[in-house]
Amino acid sequence: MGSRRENDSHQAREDKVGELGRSYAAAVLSGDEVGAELVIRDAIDVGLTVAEVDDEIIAPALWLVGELWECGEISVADEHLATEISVRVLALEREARRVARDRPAHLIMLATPPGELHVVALRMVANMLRDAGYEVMMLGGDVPAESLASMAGRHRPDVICLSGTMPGSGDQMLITIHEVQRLWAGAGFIVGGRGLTSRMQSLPGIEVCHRIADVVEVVDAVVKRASMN
Ligand code: B12
Repeated sequence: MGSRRENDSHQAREDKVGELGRSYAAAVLSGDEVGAELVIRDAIDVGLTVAEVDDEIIAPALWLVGELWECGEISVADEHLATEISVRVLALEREARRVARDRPAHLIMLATPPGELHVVALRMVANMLRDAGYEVMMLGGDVPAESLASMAGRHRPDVICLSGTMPGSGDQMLITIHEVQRLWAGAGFIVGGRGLTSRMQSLPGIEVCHRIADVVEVVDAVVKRASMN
């Protein structure tokens, strides 16, 4: 017989899979492709395998669709739409898993620009990226532009994340980015923090991102774009 802790964690998994299954079924029944894709991304994030997603989330939702269609509660068109969404979600799932698998091969460097000592947000960003599988190199706070540039030239990161809290940190970031680009042009930049003014817009090679919850997705997109160039 399993321990109480094992039983609890089994129950927690069952509850989570049940919740994901219900959300997925609701999404395909309402024709919400984006919602369906988000559920599958969640399922991948909580560690479900391809087979578990197929057997425990997508298939049961389509069985439900079939039952509702048989008893006349939804139309043939509803059934076709739910199936079509699921077929597209399978392709997206494959791509999402490929991205997740490739993350350890990419290096993300993190720093705050000169004069900036607030580093808590930067550490949050580092945790998110590390948990997602990226290799993370944390340089910490108040990093001189030339030092960051020389580290970038040496380690060739795919992405550099900068955080700025104090007024003026946006200008320091632009100086830093310019300095890095002279030594290593292969990095994309992601900048965030309350020190950025609305003048700091996303530019080619520089993404503005203010939410910790969005940073993995933004890094994924920057890495993907770079691999297509
Ligand atoms: C802790 C703290 C310090 C610590 C920092 C210690 C450390 N190791 O980080 C110390 C004591 C060093 C410090 C010093 C100073 N501080 Co201070 N500090 C704070 C405090 C209390 C908390 C900051 C913090 O960690 N917040 C929590 C983080 C998680 O939130 P966040 O930085 O806003 O980040 C969020 C988003 O912006 C985003 N984000 C941020 N960066 C990035 C980057 C990316 C890539 C992404 C995706 C997202 C993202 O994610 C976070 C989560 O949502 C704030 C109060 C406040 N209102 O924030 C003052 C505050 C920031 N400090 C302030 C000041 C004035 C100073 C000093 C000038 C004080 C002094 N006279 O010496 C110095 C300046 C130091 C410097 N040159 O940088 C002011 C700034 C006001 C302003 N805008 O002008 C604040 C707002 C306090 C206040 N109300 O007056 N400070």
